[in-house]
Amino acid sequence: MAETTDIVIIGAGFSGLYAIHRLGREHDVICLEAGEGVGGTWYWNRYPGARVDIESVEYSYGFDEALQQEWTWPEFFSAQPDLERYANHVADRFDLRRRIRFSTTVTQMTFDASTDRWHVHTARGDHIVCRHVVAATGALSAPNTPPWPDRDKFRGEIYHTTEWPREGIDFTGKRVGQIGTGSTGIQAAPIIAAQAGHLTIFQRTPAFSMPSGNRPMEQEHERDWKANYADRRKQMLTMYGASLMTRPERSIHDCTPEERHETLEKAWNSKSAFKLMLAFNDIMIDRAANDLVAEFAREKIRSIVKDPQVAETLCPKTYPIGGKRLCIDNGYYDMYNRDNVTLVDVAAAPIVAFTENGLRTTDAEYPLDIIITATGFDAVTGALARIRIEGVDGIVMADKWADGPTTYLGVMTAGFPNLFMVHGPQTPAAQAQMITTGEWQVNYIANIIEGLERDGLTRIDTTPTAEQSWAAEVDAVSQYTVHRFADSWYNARNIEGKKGGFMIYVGGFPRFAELCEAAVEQDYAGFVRA
Ligand code: NA7
Repeated sequence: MAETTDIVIIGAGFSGLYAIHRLGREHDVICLEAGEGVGGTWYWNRYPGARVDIESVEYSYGFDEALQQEWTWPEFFSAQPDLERYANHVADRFDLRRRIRFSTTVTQMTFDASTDRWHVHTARGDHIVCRHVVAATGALSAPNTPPWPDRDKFRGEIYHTTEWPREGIDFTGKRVGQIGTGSTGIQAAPIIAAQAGHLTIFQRTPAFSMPSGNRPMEQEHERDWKANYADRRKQMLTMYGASLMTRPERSIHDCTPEERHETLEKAWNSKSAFKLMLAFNDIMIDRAANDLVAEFAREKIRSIVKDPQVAETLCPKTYPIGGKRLCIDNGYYDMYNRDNVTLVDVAAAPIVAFTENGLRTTDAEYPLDIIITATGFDAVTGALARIRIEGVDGIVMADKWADGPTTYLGVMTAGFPNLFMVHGPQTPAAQAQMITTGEWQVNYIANIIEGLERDGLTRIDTTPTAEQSWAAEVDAVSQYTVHRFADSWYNARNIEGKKGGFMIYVGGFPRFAELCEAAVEQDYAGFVRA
């Protein structure tokens, strides 16, 4: 027997939790969550060293003044357990838990055009009929596991970093192999190395990383933020990455080498990747400007890593700094000075298969007890593509997006009425601070739903023409930034065979928000309401 509700929210991560709170004020909502607990990214990614790379005074909710005044972050950059604790606190404080069904994976959704209702099915057998669906499924939630053969033959243990066991993993005395050196791999490796008998890192592309400078929260800093929260939250939304910073006026080419060095040194120690990439006004848009910063970062690597050959293998040379997300680390490069750490270049000799005893590359076999795949995500589209979503006329979303996602403003895709995405494809996603921009997007969706109801309508969709105009905007802004010169999850080139071009909008959050608001203000331009 089907049950009914107004709105189904998929995912109880940070955006999903806020969606329950915001939409639950005036609607019946049911949230379906695959995990056993709340927190999304910060529920799943419990690998050692998992930590946010944006200051927590910013990377937190702003919707409730009492919450932001009363909550205390113990460190500048919060570790996963603190973020998970915060998500749980919010779920309890705003009484959200009663609306969440845990351990419930959505498997199929079908739109009934005769009633303008979605039928949502789960692996547990739920069948829910609702008017709207809000997919808060996360941009980085579907793990990417490259299809190396003979995985089942390996007699040791294999873990993906985003499916880390709650009880942890004991690395003591073990031969550990880690594949992947992105933000995740760089955070996990130094902690694993400190415990393991030996750690072998399999690196395909070296990452640029800067020191996090994490430290206990200073009371004065916290007081200052709490005294100014309301203003700062507003200001954040006017910044490219929804994170506070001063905008530089100066080109890197307009200063002496000494001035350049001094500015970059200061930015390097600023604890913010955004601040380094925006230390001058042309680093993210001019390849020559970017090269100067990339060389500055490579010099840092060479100054830390004692073995010159290892240092050179760790130096990224094939793409611009900031082209992939700049990593933030706690002792990553210094880790290579340990005797129990070996770096293997799998760009030179790729991994070909698992074996009974470990991993084989084209030129050697590595005996291992535990293999960690820090190989990232089928990002942005993966979570939705893994659900069978049938829109009008039986069109299936995964088929529609086979050559890449098409959306209007990242919030809807044509043929799937009343289905809204938070941090969907072609939104700024991780290019902007995701809790604050997630709140903004949930409010935007709530306003659209409320507008529909106010006007006595039951259906909102978008059109292929509107999608084309958004694709043109996404494409146009992507031509300006150095992201186009790097293969990453931003442009779907992190996974062999994945199609789709730019998955995220790199024109900055303020422009994104302005275009979203303008569409609604101009009588829902690009949307079709009925
Ligand atoms: P990333 O940044 O996508 O990194 C994944 C890493 O795994 C990266 O070093 C990849 O090398 C490596 N990888 C992926 N597939 C392979 C294969 N087939 N062989 C060898 N190495 C491979 O994911 P993260 O989880 O680190 O970070 C994701 C986001 O989380 C990050 O951007 C932040 O926003 C937070 P590659 O570079 O593709 O050569």
